[in-house]
Amino acid sequence: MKYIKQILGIILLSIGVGIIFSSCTEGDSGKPMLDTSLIPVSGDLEAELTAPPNVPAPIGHRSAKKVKVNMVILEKEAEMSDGVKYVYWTFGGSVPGSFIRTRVGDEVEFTLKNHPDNKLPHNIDLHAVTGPGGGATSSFVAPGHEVTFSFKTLNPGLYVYHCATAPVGMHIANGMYGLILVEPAGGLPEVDKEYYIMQGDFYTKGNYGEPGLQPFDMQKAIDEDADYVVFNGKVGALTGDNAITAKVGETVRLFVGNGGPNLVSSFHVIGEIFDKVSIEAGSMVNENVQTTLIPAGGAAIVEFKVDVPGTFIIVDHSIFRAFNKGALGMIKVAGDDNKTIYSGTQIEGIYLPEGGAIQSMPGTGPAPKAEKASTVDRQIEMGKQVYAKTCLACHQAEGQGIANAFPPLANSDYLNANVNRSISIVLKGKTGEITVNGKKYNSVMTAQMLTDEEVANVLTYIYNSWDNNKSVVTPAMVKKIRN
Ligand code: HEC
Ligand SMILES: [Cu+2]
Repeated sequence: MKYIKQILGIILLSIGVGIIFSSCTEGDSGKPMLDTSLIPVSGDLEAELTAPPNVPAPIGHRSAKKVKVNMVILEKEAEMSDGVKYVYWTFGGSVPGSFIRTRVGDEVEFTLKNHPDNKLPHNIDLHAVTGPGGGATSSFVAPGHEVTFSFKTLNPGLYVYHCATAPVGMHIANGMYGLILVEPAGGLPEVDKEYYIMQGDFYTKGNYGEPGLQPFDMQKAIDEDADYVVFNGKVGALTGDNAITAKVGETVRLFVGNGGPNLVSSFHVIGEIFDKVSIEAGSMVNENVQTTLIPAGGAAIVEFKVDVPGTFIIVDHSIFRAFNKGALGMIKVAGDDNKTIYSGTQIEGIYLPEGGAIQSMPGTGPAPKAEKASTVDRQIEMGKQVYAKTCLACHQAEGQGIANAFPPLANSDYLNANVNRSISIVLKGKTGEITVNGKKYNSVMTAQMLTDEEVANVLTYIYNSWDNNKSVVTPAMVKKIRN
């Protein structure tokens, strides 16, 4: 009986404690939430501002301070893609704009300067601001002027900021957005690498890849018919030498925003699983996520540990945007293999952004019946069939290719310059930058699983079509290069 009373007491006690804790609102990680407007500030700090993909140093354990942000708006011409120029409107000279890092309770004194060479007035709406227009009503500023306003960061999270000057859509479409991070007291948990990535959609008079200075296209913007969907303001901002990096075993945190103006992002890293995602960059954390949705004007914080070396492709998994509109980035991970986690290449091939794995074209295994063509005409006939089922999907029916993605085989100076090189490309695949008819391509062609006869025939067909130089490729030539 005595024991029963004791047990009953403990049960009642724990129910009581439960009621006390659940009666005050719970914040991040179950800690009771304070009235953050009461957090005192002590001292001043000039905010470190960074251009993507970099972020300022973590706040660590510093107390709340008066944080001065000095941001200059610059309207400037820059490259959207190879040979394609665009006049961007920027916060701090980059798209997305400078990353701002604060902690909860900071008093941010924001000075917005509109450079005298600019043509238009601008302002800023920060989603981290509690107040009318998120600051927009207090920050309207003409070229050659500056304006200062202050706000207290009440809610931890990762927030989008953007210009809100009419026509708002146009200011955003021209690159006027960025991220401001409000860390909780004590800072976010430590990680090894942090990066800043922001998606945006762009609307140009010319279609994707059309060279020259491209003006903004209002009608396409209204129709949400984007020509470019990119990370960090341009095609290739995060690929090749611009890729972000990590080492095997490191933890990576991505601050990912979506400036829009129109499209939501299905953010995904090929070959990685997000260990943690702060959904919509709020306090709810999801685990083991493959793809996270980031609304226009929203953000997410994504964390993962990199376990194996290689190139991991960052995409908007609305996948035509990745391979045809530019929404593609890379994380290059250096270090030793871990064969248990990933066996690596068990067959010879090329790592291909499309799908992120070794691929061979389906249905193109060695032909069971090996008819040998006896004449060049027969070779061309048979080669045409190989072309239709193997190469056409990328290089197109008339060998014309697709601008910025697949080089032409029609009247190709690259093809005609070197027959053995063409054989090698078909047998072994090709990656790295090449120039075909004056245009640069930097993509990946997979190794094709074809017999010597098929390679000979398809290349003979190509060389004898579309104004090429009529070379004839024999199976013996192919065999020599295969070995
Ligand atoms: C999955 C898409 C794809 C398929 C299928 C494909 N290619 Fe390619 N091909 C490419 C890409 C991409 C490049 C450029 C590679 C680079 O940037 O380094 C290329 C380059 C080439 C080149 C050299 C550049 C030029 O234009 O002359 C030749 C030749 C070529 N491919 C022939 C073929 C043949 C023949 C086939 C079919 C047997 C084929 N390709 C199938 C994507 C493909
Ligand atoms: Cu603006």
